[in-house]
Amino acid sequence: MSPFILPLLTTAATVDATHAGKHETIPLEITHRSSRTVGFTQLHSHETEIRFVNELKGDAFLTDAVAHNGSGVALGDVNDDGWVDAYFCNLQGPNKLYINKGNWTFSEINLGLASCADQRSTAAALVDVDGDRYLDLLVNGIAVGTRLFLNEGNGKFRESKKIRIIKGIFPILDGVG
Ligand SMILES: [Ca+2]
Ligand SMILES: [Ca+2]
Repeated sequence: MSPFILPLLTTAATVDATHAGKHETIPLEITHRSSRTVGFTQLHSHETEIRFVNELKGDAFLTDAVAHNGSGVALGDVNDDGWVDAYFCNLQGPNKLYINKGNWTFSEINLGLASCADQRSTAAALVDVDGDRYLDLLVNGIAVGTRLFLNEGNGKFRESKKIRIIKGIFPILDGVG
């Protein structure tokens, strides 16, 4: 599997870490690619060809506090070519899948229903739920729960209804995996 650095980092950031119950803040350094230090390297969208923006606008910003938590990104090799691909969730628009072409470049593919354009997507996971070795896609959305899309083996996804939500929180797979 290839290494992957999320190419959306634009500024230095901090993370909270826990060590033996104590919390501390560690600065994440983004270094110039010519430096030989360990850390993150910033890649611009004109290099990666990833052009994705997730914004919360209009009335939804004022009325949907859950949406303020933002949306997630799922990383995994959906087309089994050895390169990690990236699925981005969107609160007000279609989610997008970028296929890794290598050399830090990506191309967007048509997701069809798996773009979940009809919902406010908050999170996604790529995991093989049916055991065919291809990563399937789980997408969570506000007020719609979790949807399952099975990977047909070529990076294309087909929605499966073999999933149900118990008490609105835990996804239970029914008859698969
Ligand atoms: Ca791939
Ligand atoms: Ca699978």
